[in-house]
Amino acid sequence: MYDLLNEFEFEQLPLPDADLLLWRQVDLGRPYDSVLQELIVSTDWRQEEITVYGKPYLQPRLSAWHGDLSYSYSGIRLEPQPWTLSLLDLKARVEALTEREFNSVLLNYYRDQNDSMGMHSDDERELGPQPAIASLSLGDERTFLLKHKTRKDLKTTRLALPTGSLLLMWGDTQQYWRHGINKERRPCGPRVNLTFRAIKHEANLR
Ligand SMILES: O=C(O)CCC(=O)C(=O)O
Ligand SMILES: [Mn+2]
Repeated sequence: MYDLLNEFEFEQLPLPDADLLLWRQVDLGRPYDSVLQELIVSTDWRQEEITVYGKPYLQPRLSAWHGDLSYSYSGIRLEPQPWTLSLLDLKARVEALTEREFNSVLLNYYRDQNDSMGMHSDDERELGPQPAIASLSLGDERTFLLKHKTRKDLKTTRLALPTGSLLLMWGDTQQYWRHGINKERRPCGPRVNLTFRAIKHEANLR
């Protein structure tokens, strides 16, 4: 009985102008480490070049985009790789917990403490207004930073994302908040983060 309740347990994070739910330990049907190792070895990882203020940079992490539709951000266009059985299984589990549907996933591989992701919001046109984004973390715990775009009185929120955790961001979160992952000073092992997204077809964009 306790296990059953626990499986559906999530916490609502009380931040203004944001809708955030956190599951600390989701059931993936097998050990987190086996999912992590499989994703590391079987994903076709790329190190994308992005353009910031007209200058090209290599992203400080590896990434892969899988799903039904292409996706553009920071001046790059990602053509999707097809779904794998493992990714479809993870998507189904994430959809069941969050009660949302997704058609794409962005995988990010932080190889060690020097890999990071700059502060940003996932507010691309393709995601539509008030997008729901479900972020599944595997591997070494890293700190997810959240900073309000305009309210200077609110300090940066630091949220530990341990292996097996699932963070759902929805509602106004992307409109009012930026998030990111800093480099760490302490040594870190590998971490793979999967953000499941619902990309809108061109025809549905306004
Ligand atoms: O690695 C993370 O936890 C954040 C990933 C993220 O923000 C993104 O993929 O847009
Ligand atoms: Mn993001």
